[in-house]
Amino acid sequence: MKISVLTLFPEAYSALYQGIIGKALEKGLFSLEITNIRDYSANKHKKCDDYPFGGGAGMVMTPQPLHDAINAVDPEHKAKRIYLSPKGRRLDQDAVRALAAEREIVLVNGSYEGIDERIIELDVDYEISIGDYVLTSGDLASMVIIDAVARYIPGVLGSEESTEEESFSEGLLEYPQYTRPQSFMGLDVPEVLLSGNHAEIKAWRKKKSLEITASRRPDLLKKNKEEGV
Ligand code: 4GN
Repeated sequence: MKISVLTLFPEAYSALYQGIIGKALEKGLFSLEITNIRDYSANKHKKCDDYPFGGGAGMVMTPQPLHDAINAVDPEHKAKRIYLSPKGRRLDQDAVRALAAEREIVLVNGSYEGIDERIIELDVDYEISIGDYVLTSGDLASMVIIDAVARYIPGVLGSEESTEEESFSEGLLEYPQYTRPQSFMGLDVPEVLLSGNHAEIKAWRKKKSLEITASRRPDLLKKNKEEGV
């Protein structure tokens, strides 16, 4: 899979060259191409923003650098082109899984008050939001998507099951985990986990998942029922 990012802040993506995602990039399990939108500005000062027509606070990203950058990285429109915005469709694990099945995605990042609407009309396939809050640019949202999508690429996680055996994959929140020591600050690991009885352990984990989901995210239980999971 290839992920292309268009941004005014290419240095921000250095965060991805660490840890599990950094290792996956080193191994060539997927490719990440970061493009500075400013490099495509035809303006002699490399300007990428201007005042909004109709007035109002802040600046808007001009269409020319964005249009040229998007069509330079994806000239034949083979990629799914996504604009990160609070107006977008909310990201969830199903949406992450669908994105991970794409051969190529282009993440378009706005800053300031937004981008010229004509870019969304002309050059973007759809808008995604990572949640109901506003950020200063789309870049952190893009990094969230890259991280979440990369977990589905074979070889990125230690074992093949890890992607599917966690929170949300069964539509439930995850059961609690414990490691050594068996007793810590007076708190003991639940006895059943030491029993070696795999059927009992499985049943206990399922019960814990259901309990925590019912108490924190009852909406997920309802969704499960509707989808017959
Ligand atoms: C995406 C982008 C929040 C999200 C963003 C989100 C930059 N904020 N919830 N900020 O996924 C104006 C210019 C807002 C682009 C956009």
